[in-house]
Amino acid sequence: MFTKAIVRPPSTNFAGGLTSVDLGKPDYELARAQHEAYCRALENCGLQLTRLAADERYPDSTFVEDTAVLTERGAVITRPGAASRTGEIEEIKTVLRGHYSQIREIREPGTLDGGDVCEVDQQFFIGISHRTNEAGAMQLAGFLSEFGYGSALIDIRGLSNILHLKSGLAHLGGNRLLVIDELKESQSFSGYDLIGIDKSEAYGANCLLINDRVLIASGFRGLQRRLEALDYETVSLDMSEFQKMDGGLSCLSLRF
Ligand code: CIR
Repeated sequence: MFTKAIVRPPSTNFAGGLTSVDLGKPDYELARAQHEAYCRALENCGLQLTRLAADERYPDSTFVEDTAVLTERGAVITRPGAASRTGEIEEIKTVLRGHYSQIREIREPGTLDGGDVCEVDQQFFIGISHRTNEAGAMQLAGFLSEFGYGSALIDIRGLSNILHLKSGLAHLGGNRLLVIDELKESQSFSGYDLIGIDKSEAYGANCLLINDRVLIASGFRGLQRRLEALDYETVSLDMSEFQKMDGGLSCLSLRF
């Protein structure tokens, strides 16, 4: 059960952030409006938000998820894998000190983006990606083990269509995982109830279970119908401007 979240709106130079997709330049005003709708949706799910000020120094800083891994027993400050993003952790660290007594930090040579970490009850899947290296993943696994959690590493470096593990994987509660085709065969997921997603809707895989609702990106009707058939209450949000910058629903908040 989440009660809080940290968010940060996009900065005016948001379009200058990193992206690997060719979907055009995001519109700043529209991104702000979409971010505000996202914040309202989190509040409607019962979360109390800490809203940080936009930070022009870091065009990708609206994607706060990448700066920390939050658990019920402690927090881990990451060391983001993109050089332009490493400074984003400083303010997050200060904010988290107000909420956590147990805080660990990923250190050099480790790199880790929070988008590569997916919690499934007391177990964490950690993606090794072009942002999260093995050293970072191993450091995180060690900290999680100190907190009493298990973890499994999943190498996604061969998958060109996802930036982070959670770009293609979401936990939908209980034993259920939503996964893109390319991750379905992973040994790590045997024993889970896997919900597949049509290739044409793969971006929709980055959805977010918040308490009893699932936030999904709008425009993915097949996925929405599928989730509703499984009795989930869905809230659909327009994510077009964030998708242009490789971001999804989970990236825009740190939930705890
Ligand atoms: C980046 O490339 O770092 C940002 N433009 C997008 C980060 C998305 N974050 C996430 O999936 N957790």
